[in-house]
Amino acid sequence: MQHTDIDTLVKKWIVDAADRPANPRVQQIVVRLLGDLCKTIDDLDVTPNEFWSGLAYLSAAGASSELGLLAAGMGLEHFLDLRADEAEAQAGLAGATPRTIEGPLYVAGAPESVGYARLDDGTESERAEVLLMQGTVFDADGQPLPGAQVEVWHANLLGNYSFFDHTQSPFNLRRTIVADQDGRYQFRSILPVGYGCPPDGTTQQLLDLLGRHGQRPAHIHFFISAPGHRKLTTQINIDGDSYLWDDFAFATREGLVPPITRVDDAAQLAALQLQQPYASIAFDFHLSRDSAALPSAAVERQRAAA
Ligand code: MBD
Ligand code: FE
Repeated sequence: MQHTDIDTLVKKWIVDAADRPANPRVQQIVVRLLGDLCKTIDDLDVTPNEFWSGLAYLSAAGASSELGLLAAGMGLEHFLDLRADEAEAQAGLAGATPRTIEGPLYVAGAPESVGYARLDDGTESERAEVLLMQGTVFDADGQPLPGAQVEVWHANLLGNYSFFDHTQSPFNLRRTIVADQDGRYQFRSILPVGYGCPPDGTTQQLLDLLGRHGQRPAHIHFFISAPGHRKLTTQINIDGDSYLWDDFAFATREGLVPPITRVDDAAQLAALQLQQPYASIAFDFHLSRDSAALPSAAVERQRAAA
């Protein structure tokens, strides 16, 4: 078939009826997607068996709640980041901390505190390395932003996230820290390890067929928000991870791999009542001012809440 014939055909499938008001944006997107899909079927001679197997795959991915994971693994979530970067650059915004994907594992409603929080519930203390991370939230002029919200979440030593992993305590490794009067935040936690897609899940099933792994390097997620500023969604990576630049979700970016300092000074350890050296990460967040030229940087998507 000619592509133009397919376009004509697909347009005929959208039948406007005066008594059934349509959503023109949905019509526009669906017609385009259907046309592109039909062209793929035709160009690649996709067999009926292949078509129905693809449909069954999407059903299974949805039924197991892995579509968010799939969007990350196929690079689509990173692609949305690249487009947001482009829009901000065109609007003249520059200098903020790089964004990177949210991923599918945020949970709203984490406990909130001012200035400092301990994220871990202590259950992995015997095997974990303690992490202290601290820094300042700055505005576009380099002024600190007292009251900025630092939402932070990360995996445990098995690469699992509380809530999704029912064996962890509620909100383990998840907190909201309100920056203090100097715009500073600090937290104590444990150094996380990387995440691997569920080995028997639908995402890994497709990755296998693509000859890809489903691993993420160790990382810590953040939402940084302050009134009048663009919400920042980002992550930092734990330096030294073997998957650092080989993330199945393509989320590692320059500027998001802070150095880790090992602290073994006896006085500093004693002050924290620690018997072992700990890891320290200093990382400041820089926000952009809100821009009337751009849609909000706060993305709406289905999220868990507890
Ligand atoms: C994660 O921890 C994550 O951040 C992403 C993007 C996908 C799967 C697990
Ligand atoms: Fe993650």
